[in-house]
Amino acid sequence: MNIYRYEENPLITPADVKPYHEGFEVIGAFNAGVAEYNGEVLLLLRIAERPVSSDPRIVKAPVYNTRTRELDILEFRTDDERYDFSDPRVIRNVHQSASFEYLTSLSYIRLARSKDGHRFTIEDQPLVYPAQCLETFGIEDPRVTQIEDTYYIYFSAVSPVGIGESMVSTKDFVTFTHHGMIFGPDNKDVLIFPEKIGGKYYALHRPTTKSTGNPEMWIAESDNLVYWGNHKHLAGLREGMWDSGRIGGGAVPIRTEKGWLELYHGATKEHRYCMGALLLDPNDPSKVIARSSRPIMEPEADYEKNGFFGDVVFSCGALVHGDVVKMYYGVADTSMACAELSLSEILDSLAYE
Ligand code: MAN
Repeated sequence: MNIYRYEENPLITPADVKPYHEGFEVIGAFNAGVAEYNGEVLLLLRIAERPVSSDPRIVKAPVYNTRTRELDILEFRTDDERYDFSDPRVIRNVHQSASFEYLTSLSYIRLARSKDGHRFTIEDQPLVYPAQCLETFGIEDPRVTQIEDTYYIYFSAVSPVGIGESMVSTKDFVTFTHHGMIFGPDNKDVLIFPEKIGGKYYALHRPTTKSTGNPEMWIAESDNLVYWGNHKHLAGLREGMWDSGRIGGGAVPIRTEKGWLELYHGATKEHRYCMGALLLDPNDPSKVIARSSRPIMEPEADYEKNGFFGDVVFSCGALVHGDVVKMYYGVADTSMACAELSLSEILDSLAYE
């Protein structure tokens, strides 16, 4: 696969972003949703901020307080045996089965704009910020789908009661309508197709099941973009391969002559995140026609291998111009990068099922 990584990569790093909260530092500007609006490329950045800690024995957890509308900061001592701090992203209670009790940073969405898709200007204020009890640990990993003149933005809403997928919509990136949580916990990686297929809207989603099953990709349909049904399991993990640990939708599906091309992320059980592709039936996207046996992109550049959480390439959106796929992607849970790939080359690389 020929991959052209932009020379300016990483395009946006935490150092380019001024913290919104006093006494905080920006540790991530990554996993951005992508849109084109008014002749500009918009990146809806996931900004992760954490309270500065001068004492290495103290780990802090920021939590949005719906009453005061400010952040509470909880403190944990690293020698407290009730907690496990080995994953820098989370604070885990060793006596509970949940994968975490608190997050070490709080994420929200901030806008960056660009005329050329390479050099971005980052706005000072959040674009979408936690506002309700289902978002007290933050909002993450937005995906933007444009349908006619409306942009639908999905994001993970994280709180002590679970992680679900909520939606806001806008026509101008100034005024937003909050539609609430659309896919209940635990669910992530929701993105909706950019047009109706056979009279229905379609969405990809990724439930994390606790009884049986794995973090895998599902597809659902809707008449109105709010109520979803006819859920079907779309694609599963593949033992021994690059997507053996977890998978989830990435960019908004691209309509091609051969079918719907979905760029998705797959991770191993050791959390190495790569990007691959699925080709879905043009008239029934619940049918997988072909899939990448090898990743179309894997963490290779230094900025992809090293960072807050290394060995991660994670795309939430791509722009397609002719045969060129401009894939914007988060690197190492830290920064944003972009790479160009050939659409026909991706299609030719897939293994037919
Ligand atoms: C995982 C990672 C983190 C994220 C949490 C909650 O641990 O994806 O980046 O904050 O889940 O969604």
